[in-house]
Amino acid sequence: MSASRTAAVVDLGGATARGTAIKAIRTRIVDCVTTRRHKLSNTELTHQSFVIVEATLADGTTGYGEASTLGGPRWSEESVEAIKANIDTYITPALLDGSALDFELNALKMKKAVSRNTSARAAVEGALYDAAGKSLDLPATAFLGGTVRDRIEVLWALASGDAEQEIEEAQAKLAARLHRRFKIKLGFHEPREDMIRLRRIMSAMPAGTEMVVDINQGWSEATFIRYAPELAEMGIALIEQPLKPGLLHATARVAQRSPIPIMTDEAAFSTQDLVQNAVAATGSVYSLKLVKSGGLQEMKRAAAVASAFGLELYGGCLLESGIGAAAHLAVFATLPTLEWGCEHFGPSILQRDLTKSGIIYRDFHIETPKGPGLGITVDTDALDAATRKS
Ligand code: MUC
Ligand code: MG
Repeated sequence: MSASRTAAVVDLGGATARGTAIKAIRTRIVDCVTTRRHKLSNTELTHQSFVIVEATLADGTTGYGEASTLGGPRWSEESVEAIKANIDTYITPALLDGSALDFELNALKMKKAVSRNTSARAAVEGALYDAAGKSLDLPATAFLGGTVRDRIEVLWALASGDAEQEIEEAQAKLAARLHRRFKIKLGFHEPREDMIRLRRIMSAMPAGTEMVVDINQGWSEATFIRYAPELAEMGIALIEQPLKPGLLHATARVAQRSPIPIMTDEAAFSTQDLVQNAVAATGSVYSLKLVKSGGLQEMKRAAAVASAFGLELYGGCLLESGIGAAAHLAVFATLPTLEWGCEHFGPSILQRDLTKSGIIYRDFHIETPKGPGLGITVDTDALDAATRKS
C-alpha cells in the first residue's frame, strides 16, 4: 500500500485528529560550549552543534527534537547546516497537515523525501513524539510499548587525552556518585602511548572499575592483534569500533580472537548494516543511536534485530543535550533488554544544557524522564543564547 493510500484510511476521529495535525516545523542551529576539549580518533571539539526542531500542532502544542553532530560532518556525513536545509526544504513540506500520531506514516514520508539523512529524520520524529505526547497528555513511551525501566546505569567518557586530568575527572564523578563506569577514547595517540595513559588511569581507579575503550575506527587488524592482550590484562570490559566500517572480514577475525567483547558502532547505521555485521559475526554488542537509526521506532526495531541475533545492547550517544538524550531514553525505557546501560552524559558535558528539568543523574544512573511527550522542559533562554546568528 502506498503512503498516500495509507493516509486515506487512517481515521483517528474528530478532535484528536484535527488537534494533532502538524502545522509548523521550525529549525535552528545551536552551538553549545563544552566543559572541556573532547577528543576522538578522527576529530575533536570544544563546542557541540545541534539542530533543534520545534513542531507545532493544530491545538497549539509544541514538541522539541534534536539532531546531534560531532565535529561537523566528521562522525557521520551530516552537518548541522545540511540537516537544517534538508529538514526545511524537503522533510517539512512532506509532513505538513498530516497527524503527528501517524508515526509509521510520517517515518515513511520522511524516507521518501530524503535518502539517509538519519539525524535529520530522527530529530523531526523526536519533535513529533514530544508534541503528540504533550497534546494527548501521554509520555512518548506510551507510543513505544510502555516502560520496563525507569533508571539506567550511565557511564562517563574520558576524552581529554591527558591521563592526570582524566583521573581527576573520573574520581570527581565517582565521589559525587554520578558515574562509576567509564569509557575512554583511544586512537588519537600512538597505541603505545594510549596503553601507558590507560594503564595509569586503571591503576588510579578502584579495583573492578568497568572501562570501555572506544577506538573510533583508529586501529588496523594488526594493531588490534598486538594490543588486545594488554587491554585484557588491564581488565577492559568492552572494545568499541576498533576498525573502519566495511572491514567486515577483518573485524570478524578480530572479534573471534578477542578476549574482550567487541561493540559495533559506526559500522552499522541501518538495520541492513546491522544484519550484515551480525551475520559476519563482527561483534557481540550493538550501540543504539538515533543518528544511526533515523528515528525512535527504527531504533527500537534495530534493538529487536540485534537481540534476535544474540547481540547485547548498549545505549549509545552523540553528546546530545537533554533534548536528544530524552528521545533516546524514551526508547531505552521500553526495551526488553539493555544489558550495557547507556552513556547519555551529554547534558553534563555542555556548559549549559538546553533543558531545565527532566534529566536527572543519581546514584550512577540516569532517570528516564517522566511526564508528557519526552518528559523534559526546554530551557528557552539557554536555547536562544546558543542559537547561531545567521
Ligand atoms: C562515539 O563514537 O561513541 C559519543 C560519546 C563519546 O564520547 O563519543 C561519541 C561517539
Ligand atoms: Mg563510538
